[in-house]
Amino acid sequence: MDNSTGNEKHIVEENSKDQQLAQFRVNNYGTKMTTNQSVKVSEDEQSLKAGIRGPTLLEDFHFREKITHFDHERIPERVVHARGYAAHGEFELYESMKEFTKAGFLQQAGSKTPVFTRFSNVVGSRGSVDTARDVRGFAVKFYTEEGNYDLVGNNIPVFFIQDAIKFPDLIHAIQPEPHNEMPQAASAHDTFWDFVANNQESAHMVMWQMSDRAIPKNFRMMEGFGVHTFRFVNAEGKAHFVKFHWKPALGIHSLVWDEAQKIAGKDSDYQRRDLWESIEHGNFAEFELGVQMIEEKDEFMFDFDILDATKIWPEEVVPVKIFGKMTLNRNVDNVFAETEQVAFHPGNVVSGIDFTNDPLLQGRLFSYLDTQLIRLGGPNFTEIPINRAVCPFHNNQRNGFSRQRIDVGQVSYHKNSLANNTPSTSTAAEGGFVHYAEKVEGRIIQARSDSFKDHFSQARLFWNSMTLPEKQHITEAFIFEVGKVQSKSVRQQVVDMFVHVDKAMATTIADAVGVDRPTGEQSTVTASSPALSQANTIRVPQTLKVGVLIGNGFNGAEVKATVKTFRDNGITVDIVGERLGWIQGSDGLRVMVNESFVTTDSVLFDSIYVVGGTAVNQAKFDSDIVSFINQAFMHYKPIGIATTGESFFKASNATAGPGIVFAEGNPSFDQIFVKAIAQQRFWNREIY
Ligand code: HDE
Repeated sequence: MDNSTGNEKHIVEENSKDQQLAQFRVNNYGTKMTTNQSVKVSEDEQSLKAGIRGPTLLEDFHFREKITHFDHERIPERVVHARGYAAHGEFELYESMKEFTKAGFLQQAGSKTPVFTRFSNVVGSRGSVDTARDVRGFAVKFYTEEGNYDLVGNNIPVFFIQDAIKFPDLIHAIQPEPHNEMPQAASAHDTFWDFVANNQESAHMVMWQMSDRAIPKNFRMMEGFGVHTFRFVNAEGKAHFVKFHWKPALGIHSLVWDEAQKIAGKDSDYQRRDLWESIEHGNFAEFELGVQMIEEKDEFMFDFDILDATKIWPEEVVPVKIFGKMTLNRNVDNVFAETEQVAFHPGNVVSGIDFTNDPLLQGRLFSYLDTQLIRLGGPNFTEIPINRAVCPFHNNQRNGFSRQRIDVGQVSYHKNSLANNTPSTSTAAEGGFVHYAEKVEGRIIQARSDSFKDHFSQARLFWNSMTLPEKQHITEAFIFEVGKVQSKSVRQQVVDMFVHVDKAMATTIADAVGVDRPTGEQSTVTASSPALSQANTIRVPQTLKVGVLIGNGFNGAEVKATVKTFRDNGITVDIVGERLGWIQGSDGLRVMVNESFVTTDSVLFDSIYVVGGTAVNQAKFDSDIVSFINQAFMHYKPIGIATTGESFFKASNATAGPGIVFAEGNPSFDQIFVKAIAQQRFWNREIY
């Protein structure tokens, strides 16, 4: 049987950013080794010694350079979002947005802009795990012809705090506790929940964080949000408030918490591997980009403050206008050079996109450049290839560590006559960035607007919008997280806080974590927003992964037909057996086993197809298959049972029901199974 994935590497058209990067790429294959000074090296195994058993000599410059360079390989990791993974791609504009913004890359329908997108986990360090319960960063750098535009967002549309001055407190509370540096990449500990209970503006975000949104299946199947309110400004100077949304082509899908924890051990690179492999196989990640827009005159028309980053604009009230699509189609050549050295900054805007007075955004406008100065070692990081704009830059900034360019001439100041007063500034008509002329009035004050003080209405809106299984997951996440908190007082405070979202939920949590039932009252909001639930998302089989559990003696014709149907539907297949290598069906068909029960696990598949067969250690083989079925069943996954696989199913804890598809006497097995795979989860199972 053809065991290829069916996906050959796709050739992607070179864009202006690729062309620029090309001049920095170096292929060392087949070359002679030299020092960094380009002197040919004759010996790379033995250092220079005084005598065959003598001490090493300082004059061995190759040894010194090699060790010194190695000693300096590390740079500081990001203080947040340290663990990330990125890919190149392009953004294509569906329709001109000229009416709303003068941004050059949003003018011409069909125009394409190179992008570089980095997804990240917020809390864990660079070497932590992918599948932690956490917010995911979603940062996109658009290399436009008018300079770089960065949309530095998250996969959750709101944030924990309203004012940037609280960010260090939030992060100190959520990151590992300072006295013992535990737990890594987890919010399930005392300081985080103590912060939550004592900073109740976090209520709405915490509901999202306890929901399935915080354990996305992979980066390709999550939404992205700019979070803040930005401004679009058109050529006439007319402005709209906007919120950015990325919508994934494959829908929004999540892991199950038990599965997420197990994957953390089985494959800590689960999400980055998914992105890498998908792109290598030509299954490019696609996201549509849209905006919600509010006219300036309507700023005060809503029952929330549009400058408050703990609030959404319900999509049913302010619809998302989709205007383009991002396709991530090329993996990086070198993770350090590109993914680690890329520097995003929400302050990197182009004419036509501007800021608002959102106090969280205002603080970010300071933080990103500041952090990059230390992380990337000085002000010249914009010259690192991945950070370079595709259009030239000219100004009077000079010098600093590792300056690359050689600015010629005697003049490095403005105004001047010696260089004819160049570089010269540009008028708005010439494309010069002119800050939006917002009228600002008021006394200097350190306070929060009253319009920012409702913390529970939208937390309740979110809860109301969830289906029953989603509500159960949120409640279970609270029980897990708050249950890990040692301080009974903090556990009590959390329950007393979330009673304002839902009394029944808070009472269930209270009972489970050993504190008094809360006495407060829940918010009276009854509205819901269907767009917030994942239940109605897109469900397609493409790029999902099925494990075929198989031994010798299988029914060749049956398996071949089913695997072909998988491939025809874009489903990825792993053949899982007792050991790697060839196995044979009863009709002589040979199949290559590419994963064994030792190298892979049920949690790494979206579905399993149970074929069975004979093996060298039959008892072990049988029990491995049964354990795969038990895991898949308890994670609500679709399971297909071949005619030869029924005995394994009978020996498992699984019971027949939705998402369990039998081949026996079922001529439509392949089609029904593929439909079940697309469905992904069957929540109405009794799991113990
Ligand atoms: Fe960030 N954030 N952030 N953040 N953020 C950083 O910048 C900060 C916030 C986000 O893949 C840092 O270069 C402050 C919201 C992403 O490289 C730092 C505040 C949102 C990334 C920083 C916030 C984000 C960062 C750390 C409160 C969603 C990773 C390293 C006002 C809209 C980008 C770095 C990448 C990274 C500061 C809140 C998204 C320290 C002060 C809200 C996706 O500058």
